Amino acid sequence: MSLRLAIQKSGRLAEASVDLLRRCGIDFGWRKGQLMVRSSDFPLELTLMRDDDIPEYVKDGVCDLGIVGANIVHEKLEARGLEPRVETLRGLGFGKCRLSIALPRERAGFDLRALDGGKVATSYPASTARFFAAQELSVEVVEITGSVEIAPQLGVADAVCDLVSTGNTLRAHGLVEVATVLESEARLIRAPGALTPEQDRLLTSLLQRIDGVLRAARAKYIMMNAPRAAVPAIEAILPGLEAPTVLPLAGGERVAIHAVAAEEVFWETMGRLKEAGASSILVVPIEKIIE
Ligand code: PRT
Ligand code: ZN
Repeated sequence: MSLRLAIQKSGRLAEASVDLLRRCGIDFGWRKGQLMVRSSDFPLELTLMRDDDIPEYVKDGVCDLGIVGANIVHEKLEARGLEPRVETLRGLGFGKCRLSIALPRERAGFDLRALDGGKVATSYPASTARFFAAQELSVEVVEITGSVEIAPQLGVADAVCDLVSTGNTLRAHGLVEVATVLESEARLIRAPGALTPEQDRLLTSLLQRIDGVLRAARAKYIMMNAPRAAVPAIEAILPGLEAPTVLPLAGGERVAIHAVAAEEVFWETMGRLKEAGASSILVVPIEKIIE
């Protein structure tokens, strides 16, 4: 008995999905072209497919679990009102982007309402239609499968609804974001139906491992030296500092402080630690945290 997990075969989420599993101690001897592969470390069977197909496969229970962008779950299921609903188990922190409406720069000052009666090009027809219907605007959705950003220049549409991460693609095509339809990241989703008790146990164990990896990805191990008197001030500066270890240093009033910071440690935080008297500050990544 095992769990079947669908991930993207190739593309932006493929490598990060396999990497997440690897950090969970689940390796796959995957060879190019293989569409199904079993792990020898954990009773998990990977099914590799186009990301667009993952939500439906999970909804129908063909796969028990899937790793896919929230944007695809929204487009393929939620925006179409398709039941039964897949359950989101975890946001995975990678593949972050947003689905946005963008207009040609010369029209960017216009209200979204200026699009009433106009055309919007997109690869996300259901999400786009639902967004404008909720705004009570009537637009014609022009479905395009690739390079949506050139549609306004070609005179095919007045605006676009497309995925954005850095915004470089929109800028390069003279487009300006005017509204966000959806914020997205990769999600672990599960089928609506019941699992067997054995599969339930496997899922609990998989989620524990994933949580350990996600927690470790945010957290940092931080070490520094400081005057003993500065310890309370330092504790106040560090985000989510858990029970620091304070060790006396030979020959004086200075101590070494070691701790796990539950959140990212920024340069600005380092500056404040220095002002509080800390020196030799080291921030190192953590591979796993099990509590
Ligand atoms: O073959 P398959 O169907 O599986 O893959 P695909 O070509 O449909 O998808 P792929 O691999 O390009 O993206 C998979 C998922 O990655 C998406 O569904 C999102 O959840 C996520 N993701 C994160 C992105 C981006 N960031 C992203 N920037 N997907 C696409 N883009 C594209 C966007 O469409 C636009 O063309 O990148 C361009 C914009 O990027 P910036 O940085 O210039 O703003
Ligand atoms: Zn796709």
